Order: sequence, then C-alpha cells, then structure tokens
Amino acid sequence: MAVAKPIRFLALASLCMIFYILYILQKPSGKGSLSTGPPSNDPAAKYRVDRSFRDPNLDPSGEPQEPLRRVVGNNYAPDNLESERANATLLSLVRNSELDDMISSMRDLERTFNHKFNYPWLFLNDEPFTDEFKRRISAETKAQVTFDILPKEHWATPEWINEDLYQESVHVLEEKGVQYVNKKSYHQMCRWNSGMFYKHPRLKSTRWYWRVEPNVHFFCDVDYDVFRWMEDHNKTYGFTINLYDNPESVASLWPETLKFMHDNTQFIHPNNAMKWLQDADHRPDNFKRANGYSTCHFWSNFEIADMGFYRSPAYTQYFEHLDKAGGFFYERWGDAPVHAIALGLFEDKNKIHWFQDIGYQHIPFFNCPNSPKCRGCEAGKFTDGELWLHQDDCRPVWFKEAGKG
Ligand SMILES: Nc1nc2c(ncn2[C@@H]2O[C@H](COP(=O)(O)OP(=O)(O)O)[C@@H](O)[C@H]2O)c(=O)[nH]1
Ligand SMILES: [Mg+2]
Repeated sequence: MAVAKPIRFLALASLCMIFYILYILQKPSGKGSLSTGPPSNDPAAKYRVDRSFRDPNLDPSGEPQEPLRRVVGNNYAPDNLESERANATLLSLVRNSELDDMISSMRDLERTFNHKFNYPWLFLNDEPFTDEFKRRISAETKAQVTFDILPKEHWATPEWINEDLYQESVHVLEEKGVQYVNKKSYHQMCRWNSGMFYKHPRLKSTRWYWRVEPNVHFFCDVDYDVFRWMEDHNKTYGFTINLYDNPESVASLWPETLKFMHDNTQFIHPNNAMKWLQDADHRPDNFKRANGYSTCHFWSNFEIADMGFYRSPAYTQYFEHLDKAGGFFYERWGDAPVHAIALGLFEDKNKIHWFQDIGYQHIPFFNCPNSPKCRGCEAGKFTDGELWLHQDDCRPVWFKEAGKG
C-alpha cells in the first residue's frame, strides 16, 4: 500500500524527534545533572590526573548523614557551662602582621558556623601578640578567645640541625624551585604543625581542633556541630582538599618512613590507605622523584581532627624519627604530607572524612559544593588560577581508594 508523501515525511520527522529526545536524556551534562560522567566541555579535563573523573561538587549535595546536633534554645550559648559543645577549639597560628587577613577568615567562619556554636578560639604566635591584635580579634566573636605564645623549645631549631648543612640544602633546593626554602621560619612552622602544636600547654586537655589560617574563606552555612559529628561518626580526621606536593620538598620523606615502618610494623593499620600513598599511576613523575610516595596529601591549612591521633604512640614515635632525620630543615617536609602519610599508615581509612559541605578557599584552591547553603563560590570550581593547576588535584585517587568518608 502506498503512503502519501506528507505522511511519510511526518513519520520520518517524528522518528528524528524521538532519537533526539533519547540523545538529550542520555548525554552527560554540566552542573546539577544527575549524570555520572565528566562535563563534555571542560577545558581543565586535559590536566586532570583522571580524565574520567567527574567532580562530585557539580552534583547537588547536602549535609552529611545523621545524627546531626543542632542549636536548640541555649544549648550552644557561649556562657553555657553545660553546653553540648565537644571538647574542641578553633586554632590559629598567626603573626601580628596578619591581623586583617585573620579577621577576614574569622568573619567568614563566625558567619557560617561559629556564631551558632560558639566554640572557643585559640590564637598562638612565636612572638607576643600586640594589644591591637588582641582587641580587634576579640571584637569578632562572642565565644571565648585566648591568646598565647609558643614555648620557646617548641619553635626553636633542634640542636642536632647543622647550620652549614642547612644553608647548603637551601641552596640546592632553591635551584630546584622549592618555594620558601630559604625562610627558616617556614621550616619551623612546618615542624611545629607536624609535631608540636598539640603539645601546647593550652591544648593539654583539648581533644578536637579546627585549623584556621589567615586569608581563607568559608562560603557555606554549616548548621550542625561538626565536632560532635566527628565524634558521633567515629572519625579522626576531616579535610576539604587533596593535593599533590612538590616532590623535591619531600624527596627523602618516604625512604625515612620505610625505615620507620620496617622497625614498627605493629603500628600499620589493617585498613590503611597505603595504595593511595603509593599510587604511581596518576603522577608517575612525582612518585619517582619522591622515591615511592605519590606526594598526595590532605591540604592541612584546613583540618578538623582529633589530637588523640597525634598523641598516640605510633605518631609520637614516627614524628621523633622524622625529626631526628632532619628533613624539616634539610628538605622542606610539610606538615601536610607528614600528617597524610601517618594517617594513611596508622589510621583506619574509613575514619577520614571529606567535608564536602564546607565551602572553603585557600588561595589558589577551592572546595565548593552545589548546595543552596553556599554563597560566593561556584559549584565544582577547583581553582581560580591557571588551568594547569588542576593537575594538582588528587581527590580522584583518594575517592577511589577510600571513598568519600
Ligand atoms: N606566628 C607565626 N605564624 C606563622 C609563621 N609562619 C607561618 N605562620 C602561620 O602558619 C600558617 C601557614 O603559613 P602560610 O604563610 O599561610 O603558609 P602557606 O599557606 O604554605 O603559604 C599561617 O597560619 C601563618 O599565619 C611565623 O613565623 N610565625
Ligand atoms: Mg596559608
């Protein structure tokens, strides 16, 4: 039977339409879609260590799982001695000269979190804080604020560090382009953040800390008590950003770690993240130049963590071993890779939590979720710097090895 031409045309057009609709429904798309693939028009894709990675921050997300403790009546009032606050503090090591930047960080954290929960702030410095610093900082919160100086012996360069050898190493590492290596105080700061901060007398009986640096930003309302969340969900360490380090700054950190492990196998956790630490596939050159360590670490300018971990025999002995080896000065071992390696070896990887919901920036990187609780950051944006900086994002490897916590 012959079919009229207009009818044939209509049938063909309908078929095309059906195929087009099917194509649109299947196609992976950008922000807010429920698809699982990476966005097709992503200019950073060629720099990513895993090109099939789709940033979870593109997809709508909310708060972590219940139980979540919230403000009810005066349960978190600053002067409530029976408050529901955990044994925790907001903690900043900071210089007098960073006052304006510190106030900026503090305003963001007070606005998004702490004006509700009123956790105390502790400010530490290797020099006495000025009156102006104390006055202007105290005006930014209704929570308790404490200022203190570091015990001299916590900051001082250890006596076994040879000054000539240090100067020689600075010269070598400068040639290799390692940042800040000629600043002694930077080495001191990294060592202090690795093995000293939790020994400060003011923190003796405190369990939890949230590390806050000057000139960082917080973008999203956090309406539950993050410290109680860590406690309730049996977590040790919380992070937002996971990055590769400059391998030249940690060239002998992994070999020293192997020596320590050889003599201390009892400290290795059965559910460790060794595969993440030793991943050679995603940045093979880093792995090679860092002598067996991927250089991936939790970016430690943001940390919400249990100081019990650092006070454990495993970490205490590990830090002592590293400190004696001298790499905080002869190289530029950072507290971030030191914390990360220790966590990856001695802790259950399920106790490490990605705070997806805490919108955060420390120049030049972001953690910015797709959530109505956030303002001022673009969901899924990892950096506002050069596109090649995307190569430093090692979250895909952490998520693959350990999940999202
Ligand atoms: N009191 C004091 N704080 C320091 C010193 N060096 C660094 N810090 C602090 O240590 C943290 C890390 O230093 P920063 O300069 O931000 O290092 P970066 O983030 O690696 O560039 C910040 O909170 C600084 O305020 C120092 O010599 N004295
Ligand atoms: Mg910083």
